[in-house]
Amino acid sequence: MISRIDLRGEALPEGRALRDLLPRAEFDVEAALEKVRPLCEDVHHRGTAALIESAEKFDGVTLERIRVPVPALAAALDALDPDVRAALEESIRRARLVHRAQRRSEHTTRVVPGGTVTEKWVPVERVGLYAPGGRSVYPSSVIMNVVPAQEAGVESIALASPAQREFDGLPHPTILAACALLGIDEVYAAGGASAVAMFAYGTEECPPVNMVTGPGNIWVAAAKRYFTGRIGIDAEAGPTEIAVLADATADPVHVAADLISQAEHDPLAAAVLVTDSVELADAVDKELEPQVAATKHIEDRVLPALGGRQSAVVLVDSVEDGLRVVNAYGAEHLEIQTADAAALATRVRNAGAVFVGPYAPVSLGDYCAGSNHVLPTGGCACHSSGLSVQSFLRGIHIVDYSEEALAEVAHHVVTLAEAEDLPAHGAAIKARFAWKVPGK
Ligand code: HSO
Ligand code: ZN
Repeated sequence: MISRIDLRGEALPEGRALRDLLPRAEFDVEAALEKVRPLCEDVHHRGTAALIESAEKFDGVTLERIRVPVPALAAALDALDPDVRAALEESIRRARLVHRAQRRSEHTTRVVPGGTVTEKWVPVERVGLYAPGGRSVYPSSVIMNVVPAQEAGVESIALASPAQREFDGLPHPTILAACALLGIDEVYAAGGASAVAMFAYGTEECPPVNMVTGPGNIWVAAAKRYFTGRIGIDAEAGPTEIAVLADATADPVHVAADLISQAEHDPLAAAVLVTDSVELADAVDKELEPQVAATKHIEDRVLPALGGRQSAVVLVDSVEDGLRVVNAYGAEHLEIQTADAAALATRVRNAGAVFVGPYAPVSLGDYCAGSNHVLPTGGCACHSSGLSVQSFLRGIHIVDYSEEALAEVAHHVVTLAEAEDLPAHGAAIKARFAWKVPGK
């Protein structure tokens, strides 16, 4: 069901070449960009009218306005299944614990007597969070976006999610209920690239935001790329990925279940098992059959995901080599199911999140570990982190030097300015000392 890549018997290639041995799904954001440009510009010029037209075209609903009436949020929470409510509340509680600990405090460095640099952390003023509709209605993603923004101290938080035909043109009720639980009351029934454009440009109903975060399909990713620079974004989310680094001690039942768990998101989802044990690889293959047969989203997602070129069982000579492979790959989610999982986890350099041992499956992290599930995909884990409080903060340096402290370093500044052929930079220093810059 999953193809094999056999890297045994030879020295592993280095760096990029190793990474290229593990193919990834095609996700051509650049091509999508051409299609989203007119949609975004339409929202720019016609505001709400363009969003209403998009909802009609893409979601099959006729809306009078985009903003969700506030009472609809409380009503959705009232109607929510009590078990789902309890689970969401526990997910929020745990996420708050972890994200609260990420808050940053101001720090002042006394560089010289009379010269200080203070780093102040200031939350982004207004953010727009996107929660997908359609195939991926995830109230858990509302939590994973809202909690870090709130813990960072963002004052103005708006959320957009596509209008749903079966719910009178409102976003999905569990999305609305999650907003109500989190205290978010500014919600818009808008989807895809148009929703991102609404946030970026602002409309009659929605003031513009400084930053957009949240998962989404390729159109949302393309719109984020379109607006990069104008507003901040978290990342262009691609299809989800799970890599499992396992040895002969791993339980094939767990490994198979975990691979399927992420494959059920998307036909382009990647499930990669890296192991030094052919016995384990065979056992996982065998185990996948009954588990896949018993799962729900078999034809449309799980089978194409597991059978796709982006998924593979990778055979290596040793767990050490396996570690090199997963570090080169930089998975969104990396599970380590080996005898020495905790020790190995400390040596992972590239992964969105690492799940250690047999009782920390990715599904736990998706909902209730306390960790964030908005994570870098497509190898971006090599340079980026998942969503966190830090994503919503800006560090501002406050530079405060006395006359004496500036005088002491003035000649260095003037020298560097001259070396860069920027004499006006030096003049700005000299002007303060009436030509008394020592040595200049
Ligand atoms: N695994 C997904 C997030 C998610 N899972 C939402 C379930 N609901 C990407 O990290
Ligand atoms: Zn998931």
